[in-house]
Amino acid sequence: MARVAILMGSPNDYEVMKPAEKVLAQLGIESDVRVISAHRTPARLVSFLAEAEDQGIEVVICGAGGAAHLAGAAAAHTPLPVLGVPIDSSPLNGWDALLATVQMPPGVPVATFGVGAWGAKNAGIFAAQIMAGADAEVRKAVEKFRADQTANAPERP
Ligand code: RP5
Repeated sequence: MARVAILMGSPNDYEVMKPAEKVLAQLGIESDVRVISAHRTPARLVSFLAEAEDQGIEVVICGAGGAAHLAGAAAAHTPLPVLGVPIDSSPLNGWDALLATVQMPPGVPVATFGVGAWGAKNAGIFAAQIMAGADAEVRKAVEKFRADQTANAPERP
């Protein structure tokens, strides 16, 4: 059963968002990957989030580019933690998405990550770290991920 939802505004965002899905799978966490746009499919956003918690979703990751409202709109519709990944798909190279995602007015927070694939991977790891607080298996997986990462870091180039 999926415990993390990975939402993105366009199928064209998938390549950038794949690292979130991949790292979650490495950590043993199933994700539900959906194309949902705050602008193009607002009703789909509302209906997905109305059901998400009952379906077992614990964390929502949102990737979007341009005037990126997806994460903020998602956060408005769920008490679940929303992690935002700005995508560099517009002529402004992600600056627009970064500012739109990070600068939420007080009261409806979005935890915003770096632009692009780096942010997507970190959002996946962070989702697991949120879950690790209440799930010993996930905590073990996160600790192993960190230990492997350290073991694989070379001392010299
Ligand atoms: C945003 O607009 C999407 O997140 C995407 O990054 C961007 C462009 O979408 P497409 O025109 O490529 O579908 O909503």
